[in-house]
Amino acid sequence: MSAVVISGTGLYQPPHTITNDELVASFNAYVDVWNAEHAAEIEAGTRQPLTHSSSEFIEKASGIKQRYVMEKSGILDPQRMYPRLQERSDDQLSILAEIAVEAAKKALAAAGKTGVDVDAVICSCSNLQRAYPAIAIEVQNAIGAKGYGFDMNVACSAATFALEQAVNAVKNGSAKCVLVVNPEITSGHQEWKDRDCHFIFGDVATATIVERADTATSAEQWEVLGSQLATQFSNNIRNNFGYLNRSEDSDPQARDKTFRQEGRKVFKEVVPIASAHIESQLEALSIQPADVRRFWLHQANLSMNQLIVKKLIGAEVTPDVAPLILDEYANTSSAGSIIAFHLHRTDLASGDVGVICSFGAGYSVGSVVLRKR
Ligand code: CO8
Repeated sequence: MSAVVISGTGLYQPPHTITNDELVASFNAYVDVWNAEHAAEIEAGTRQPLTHSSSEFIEKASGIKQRYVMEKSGILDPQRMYPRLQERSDDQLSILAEIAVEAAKKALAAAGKTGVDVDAVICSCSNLQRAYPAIAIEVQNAIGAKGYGFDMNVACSAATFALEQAVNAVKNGSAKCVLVVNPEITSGHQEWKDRDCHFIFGDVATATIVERADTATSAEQWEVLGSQLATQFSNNIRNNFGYLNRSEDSDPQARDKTFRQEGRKVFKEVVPIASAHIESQLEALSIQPADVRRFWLHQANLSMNQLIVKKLIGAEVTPDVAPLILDEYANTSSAGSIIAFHLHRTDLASGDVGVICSFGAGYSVGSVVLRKR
């Protein structure tokens, strides 16, 4: 059996940025209006006032300095606080498929392939736009691919879980060349009115080409040495938006219908899960953690990433070992570890080993060990 390689990646970056200062200014304006509207209840002690956010807190607690978004004015409008997106007709390419296709074109070009070379498309992300038809099938159609496509969602771990499906499909012969796309319009599900999480997410799309080594022609190829997935149920990151909301007669605007989390608990519980997961996979492959040249980790929190890698290598973590992209992109859910891999890999030498690892809601954790050819 031929080895399986990643032969190209692509990144789509949305047109607008929001800095922490811009975000905090609009959030604080929203808080002032809300507190004024509820002044009597706040005065009577029947309601708690909302509290201002701060750029200093955001950067110190998370490492995030800005985020990219598909639409900015709606998010920054204190009367609205979510993006203004245009509804499209059924015969137009949907917005999620559109950004996936943009990333896919770049990944195909990097791999030296065109759409007809692809015979499976997996769209894997946290924030799917609709139930059906699958976004993956729309992408398959748009790029002129053959074979089959399907959507999947494992929250922030969606990319590594999809990479394992892609590698298995190539190994078992159900596909020769798989396109994995991770389009994330997190801004549609983010709770921009909640100080605890309003700064966390950004929009982006990534794409990865997985194929047999004997069909790969790109100058840069990464052999997949192995992948490992694990899940463990937790309610600490949850979004109750879903297709039964109407039948349950629940309020579509209720707080539980957008992203919410117990950030501290997630931090504390996921760090040991992720480092033990990577350690056990490396052990199974007889690779010492200190011999891993680079860790491309999910980008949720700077300190979280440093702790995970420090536990593994027993030394201070430099950006050379675990590059950071969340300062510029924020948490882009499934796409974060792939952005890190896309932007920070060309300096590695042939034979160098690296690990893509993502972790998040579920809980879920997935890792893919790669060696540069
Ligand atoms: N400005 C100023 N102060 C603030 C702010 C703010 N914006 N927010 C909170 N504070 C205050 C708090 O009220 C608290 O005050 P006090 O001490 O008086 O109670 C103090 O600051 C400290 O608050 P926290 O304990 O909450 O702060 P932390 O240091 O824990 O930092 C983080 C918060 C940054 C959220 C941190 O806990 C973290 O990063 N945790 C890990 C989160 C994580 O990895 N989540 C993964 C989720 S993503 C995922 O799996 C995919 C989900 C699907 C995507 C959906 C897209 C929409």
